Amino acid sequence: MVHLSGDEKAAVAALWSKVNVEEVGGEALGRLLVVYPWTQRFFDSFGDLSSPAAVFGNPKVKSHGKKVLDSFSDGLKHLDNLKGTFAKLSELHCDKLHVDPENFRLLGNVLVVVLARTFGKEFTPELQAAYQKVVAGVATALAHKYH
Ligand code: HNI
Repeated sequence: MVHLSGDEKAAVAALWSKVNVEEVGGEALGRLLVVYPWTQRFFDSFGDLSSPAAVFGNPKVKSHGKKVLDSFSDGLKHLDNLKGTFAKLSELHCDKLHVDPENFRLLGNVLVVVLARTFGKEFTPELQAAYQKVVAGVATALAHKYH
């Protein structure tokens, strides 16, 4: 559950409608892998991640980034029920993928950085504040089924 005002919800949705999920998703996952290199251990089936150029040129990073961002988009449509929306994915990341939930917070913050770079001045402090709440809510929801 994320508490956003009506204005914040509208601003978040308006910016999101301009997001190219493939580009921003690939950039966000790519930056996660470069900035926090230990996250690479979850993706050993992805092939070459040995340098920033390799990461950003890797088609599996792009396609997985899009997949993650499509799922994030789905969350944006259900801000009042993030835990329910991400329950199955939380189980998957815990039981099958063994992803430490701290990584959800890292990815959320990297996504905010990428939005700031992509939208420049349009990404105002107020809009960032709203997005920080959203990424924190998604990370909490994804961690909810961990045991
Ligand atoms: Ni994540 C698979 C969504 C963060 C590691 N992840 C998925 C899938 C979705 C998804 C959707 C595909 C599931 C399926 O095939 O049924 N992941 C999300 C979302 C976030 C997130 C919405 C955060 C916003 N995942 C992360 C993070 C890591 C991560 C931070 C690791 C650092 N995810 C994985 C791995 C897979 C995965 C690993 C399986 C990849 C594969 O296909 O081999």
